[in-house]
Amino acid sequence: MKKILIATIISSVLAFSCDDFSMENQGFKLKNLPGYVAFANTGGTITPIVRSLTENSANSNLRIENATGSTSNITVTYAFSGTAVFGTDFTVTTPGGSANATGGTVVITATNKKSTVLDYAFVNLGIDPITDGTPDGAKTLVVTLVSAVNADGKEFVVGRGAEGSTIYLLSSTINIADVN
Ligand SMILES: [Ca+2]
Ligand SMILES: [Ca+2]
Repeated sequence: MKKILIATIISSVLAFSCDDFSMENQGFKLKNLPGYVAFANTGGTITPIVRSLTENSANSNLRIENATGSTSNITVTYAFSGTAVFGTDFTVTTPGGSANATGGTVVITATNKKSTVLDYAFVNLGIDPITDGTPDGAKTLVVTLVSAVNADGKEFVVGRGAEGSTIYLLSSTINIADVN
């Protein structure tokens, strides 16, 4: 077992130090990662983002990230759905962003401003539940990413996932429990 392990390590080192080594030669089919914007996957595995808050909870940040690099700042458009009403059940606290009853926009500030390097940039979309002082029942807010485009006109895919398959990290759900 040890010999096999050592042989594997040596052959791996040789393979990586060899000049004409390429992933394609090893049978891997590589595809360029498309530029994307998605909710940050904080749990280590791709799982739907669901938060449970109450009306009197503090502001809760939903991180929206771009890990593929951008030559300029990215404007992200998102939509609200669910039973929670903007201005009545929650408000948005992101500086520089704008929001209304149907959704809003936030800006991800590009850091390296190069498309050739993988880069990591994000913005926190702050959702602040409102204590209305009346019994109005639990509400649900779903925030869904709609589009993302940078100042140079490059469009980014929203969410993670291949065409025709499940798209992950496209939306986040916030359950807001009532405070009477
Ligand atoms: Ca409410
Ligand atoms: Ca209430």
